[in-house]
Amino acid sequence: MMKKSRFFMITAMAGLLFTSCSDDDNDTPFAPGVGISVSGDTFSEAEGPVTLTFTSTEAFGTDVVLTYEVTGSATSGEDFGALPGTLTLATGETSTTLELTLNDDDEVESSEAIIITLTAVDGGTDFIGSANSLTLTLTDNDSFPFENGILVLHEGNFGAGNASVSFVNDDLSLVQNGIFKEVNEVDAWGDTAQSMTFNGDMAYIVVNNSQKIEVVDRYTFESVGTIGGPGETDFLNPRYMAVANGKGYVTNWGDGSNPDDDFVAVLNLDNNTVESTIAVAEGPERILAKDDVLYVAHQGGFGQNNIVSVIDAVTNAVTTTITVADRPNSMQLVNDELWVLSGGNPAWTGNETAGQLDKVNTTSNTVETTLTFAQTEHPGFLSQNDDNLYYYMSSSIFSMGVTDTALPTAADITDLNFYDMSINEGKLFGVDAKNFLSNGSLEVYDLGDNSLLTSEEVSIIPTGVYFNGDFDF
Ligand SMILES: [Ca+2]
Ligand SMILES: [Ca+2]
Ligand SMILES: [Ca+2]
Ligand SMILES: [Ca+2]
Repeated sequence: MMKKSRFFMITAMAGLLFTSCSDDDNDTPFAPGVGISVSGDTFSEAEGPVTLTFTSTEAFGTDVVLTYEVTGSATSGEDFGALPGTLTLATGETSTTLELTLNDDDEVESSEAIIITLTAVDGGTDFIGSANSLTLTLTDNDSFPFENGILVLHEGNFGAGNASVSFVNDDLSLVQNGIFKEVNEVDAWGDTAQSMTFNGDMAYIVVNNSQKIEVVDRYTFESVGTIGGPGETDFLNPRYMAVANGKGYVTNWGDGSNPDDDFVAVLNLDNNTVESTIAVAEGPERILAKDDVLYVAHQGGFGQNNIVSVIDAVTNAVTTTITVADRPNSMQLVNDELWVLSGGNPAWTGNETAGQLDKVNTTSNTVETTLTFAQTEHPGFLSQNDDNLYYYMSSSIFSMGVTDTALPTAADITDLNFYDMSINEGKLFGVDAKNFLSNGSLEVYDLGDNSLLTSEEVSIIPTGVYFNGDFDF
């Protein structure tokens, strides 16, 4: 009985004849409300169609046109199928639905919103209910081709121009070799790649014997530019790069047989040019930034050296040098302290000296503790996993806590043939250059139990492992 009386009343309202009403129950004018609802509020772009439901608290006595507007950051016709802007609630019905199709495109996007707002019922606003607007969040399911995985840099053979980069996906199941070459459709793009440094979305590949840096988008590997190269004098035997105070700093040996021409090139990263150079002692190799301070380990180029230079990245001046042991080859910052691993002079120099691990206070830039290896021990590849340091020596991996007061005596992993290594998320990634003529491999170990997880064939002379993006293995 009540329902019927309302039904007739709403018919009058829909005809805009309504003035007042004597209802069965009370004297309050009856006001039906139309709202919008959807099941869930976040949808992958691969989902859909999504059903939006327009519901009225009461049925109308005639067809009623519902008008809505579509706003939000998602683009109509691109991210989702264009919507007509109106639909009809039929006579006697209390709901109608609208299908929203989503476009599963190939674009890498951030999440976007679609906001549907009911703006009119039968041309007016009288019957718009309180739940008159809803926001859907569209999430992306695309990624850049080389995002979320591992980049393996290869020297290639000296003089052969076959430097290369491989991509290994995050579950280590897929290896794609030669990505620079493939993306940029170039053949011999570099001779003897030495290192790669990330800054924002860019990767800087230092190509030693090509005397250049290739700048690429780190996620697509599309070339952005080249610094130096044939006919240019920007670099001479460039080795490693770090970024501090918004600039790039690239170590250069100069002429390997001249101990007095070594330098650090300062890169303007806005226009990819060398804007100045800083003269340093012989053999600058690895370089590491801590805030606006750079630490340069002088392994010694073709000769030997035993210092770390400290460069102020605001003044671009060498502020001090720290004496460590012969041939400092790797560094790590742990809890604001700088650990410097020196290999010592190898036997072939005729002046064999012991390896050494020094801890440097980065406030005073002085050595705080020193641990000395045996004269015939020549460690390298200092790496960090939480508060543990790892290094490679005698074809084995050793580890120690940063508070340990003695070097470890037993190896964690043995019988290796690493040319470089890195640690990420409790896993150790070592590259094996094999015989330097055939393809090398990437070996992945779980540092929880020191087990080999996988060995993947890569390309000629893999020389470094870099982690690209956020991912779990
Ligand atoms: Ca979009
Ligand atoms: Ca997609
Ligand atoms: Ca997309
Ligand atoms: Ca030199």
